[in-house]
Parts: sequence; C-alpha cells; structure tokens
Amino acid sequence: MQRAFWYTGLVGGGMSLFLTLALVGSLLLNAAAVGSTGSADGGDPDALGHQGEAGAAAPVESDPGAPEYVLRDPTAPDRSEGELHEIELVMSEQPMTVAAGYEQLVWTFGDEVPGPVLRVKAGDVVRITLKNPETNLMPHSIDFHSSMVAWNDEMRSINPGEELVYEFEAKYAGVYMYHCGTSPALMHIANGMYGMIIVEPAEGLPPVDHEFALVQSEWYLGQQGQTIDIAKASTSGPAPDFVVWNGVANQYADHPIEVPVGETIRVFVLNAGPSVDSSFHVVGTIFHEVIKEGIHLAEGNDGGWGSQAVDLSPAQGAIVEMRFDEDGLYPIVTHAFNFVGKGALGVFMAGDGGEPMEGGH
Ligand SMILES: [Cu+2]
Repeated sequence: MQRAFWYTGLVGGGMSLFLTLALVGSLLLNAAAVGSTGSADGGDPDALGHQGEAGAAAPVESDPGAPEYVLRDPTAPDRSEGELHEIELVMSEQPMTVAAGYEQLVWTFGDEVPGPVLRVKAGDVVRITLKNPETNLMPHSIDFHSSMVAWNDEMRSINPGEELVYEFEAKYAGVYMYHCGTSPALMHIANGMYGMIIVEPAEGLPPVDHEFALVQSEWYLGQQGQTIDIAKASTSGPAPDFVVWNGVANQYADHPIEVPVGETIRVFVLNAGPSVDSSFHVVGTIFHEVIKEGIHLAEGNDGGWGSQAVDLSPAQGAIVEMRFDEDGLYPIVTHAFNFVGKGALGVFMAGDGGEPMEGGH
C-alpha cells in the first residue's frame, strides 16, 4: 500500500518530491528556479519544453502523443566470462522518447541510449566488431577510453554499410566511457552515442549485495522527432533541457530502484556529459567506498572518512558503495541542483519505503 502511495506521489507530483528533498536534505532550492520547471509547477511537462535558452531555437513543445519512454534496467551486468570478449556493436539511427512527451531521432550503440554496459577485467582483450548499417545516414565511429590505440586507426569513422574491428587490451581498471568520435563529436555524443565499460581489477571486485550502473548525460532538445539541437549544445554556457540518468528524464523517480535496508549497494557511475559536470549524491546516505578515476577511499580507513558527493567531469567515472540504514526513500541526484528539476532525479526505495512524510503530500 505504501509502495502504491509513493508511486502515486512520485509520478503525480514532482512538487511533493521537491518538498521531500527540501525537508529531508535541508537543501537550498532556488524558489524561482523551481517555479520555472515543469516538475515543480504541478507536473505540466509542457513547461520543460520552454527551458531553451533565450535567443536559441524555438521552444520544443511537449507532445502528449509521444510514445511512452522505455524504462532502462539499472542493474549492472555480470562480468563477461573468459579473457577474450568478442562483441558486435551495431550503430542505429532511430526514434527514442527521452522524457515524457519528448521524442528525438537519436543515434545509438546497440539500439539504446546509453549503449550497453560492457564489463571485463584488466588483462582481458576486447574485440569489438562495429557495424554501421546501410540504412543509416551518417558516418560513425567508436572511441573506448579503456583502450590505448591510435586515434587515426581504430577510431576512424565508417560510412553506412561499413564495419571495422576495434581491438584492445584492457590494461587499467576503471569505469570508462566509450563514445562516437565522428566530427562533430559533440553532436554525436549529445545525440546519444555513449556508454560505459567497466574494467575490474585482474583479481575482480569483491562481491556485494546489489550492483547498479548509472550514466549521467544531457539532452539539448531539437524539434519533436528530430536530432538534438547542436546550436543549443554548443554554447559556452550549456543549458541542457534535460540532465538524465540512463538516458531518460526522471525514470527512476517514476520507478524507484528497490533495495533492502542494510545491504551493500555498489553503483558504477559515469558522467557522459557531453559538457556538464556531475556531483553524484544520494540523499540520506554516505559513501563508505569510492574509487574515482583510480583514487580509492576504502572503508575502514584511518579516521573513518566517508564521502558525500563524487565530482565527475565529463568522461569521468567512479564506483561508489553505500548502505541505507532505514526503510525509506533516498533520492539520487547530481548536487548541481539546477539540474535536479530537469530530470536528474532518481530514487532508491529501501525496504518498504518508510512512512509517508507528514504534510505536503
Ligand atoms: Cu556517431
């Protein structure tokens, strides 16, 4: 029953969740900024379409007829078996609902944005067969940050109807980005061509109870059914229409990620950008383990240090671990709070979700 309550509350009233955030986290939300977002002014998604910058292209109107978005499973995949990973990646150009009421013509790896999460260990060889189908219109390419290969060889663009083999040894552990690097790379990344590859240490990561993968990225809306607006994405002070986890605005606020109380949660986080920094934070908990770009905060360290937020510039990744001590709701945000009202909001629901908050609901 409580679950149904919270679902209703989260789906039907972004405002209530903002009150939750404000109350639980004592977070400073700019009232004017909140009032200008669709989430906070009564859930009218139309308002989100008017977040485009003054002087930029015409506002993109919400389309109530846009297909419902496809919920992305946030569960991290198991590590691939073996030491040679032969993977076919087909690049597609296809429609995708990136937020309720907004459909774009996106470019993908593997028919999804972000592309599939790949997971290997240090010392493994990854052999990617990259395919650009004849039905596509654009040249594309791939650049694995987990590789050490020449830009003008493996990362070359291929035309529709062509394919290439991109092979590398995963020499260093980390949470890495891969993306299309075809010029202009900003356009290809902003239009959906990015993903995460996890390289575990050679001996593997210690097991934990639950693992998730979250990729932060930005959408700079083009008109309905069109590619993104490259002019909007190119400004030196980028103002995305949406900042999202795993491709779709607010999907894990609409559909909270359920976890047990007290168990260890590991999240692989990547900021795919293309241009905005992330401050990854989960309201109501402290990260006891962080591995960010090779820097390790380990549980049990001298002094008992913990971490509240992990700063990730575009193309930086981290592994963070946490636990939830009480039944309840734990919002997932970038603590760059102007983006929380623009889709960068998810929720971990621990246990039964706790008691409904008094007032405001
Ligand atoms: Cu591309």
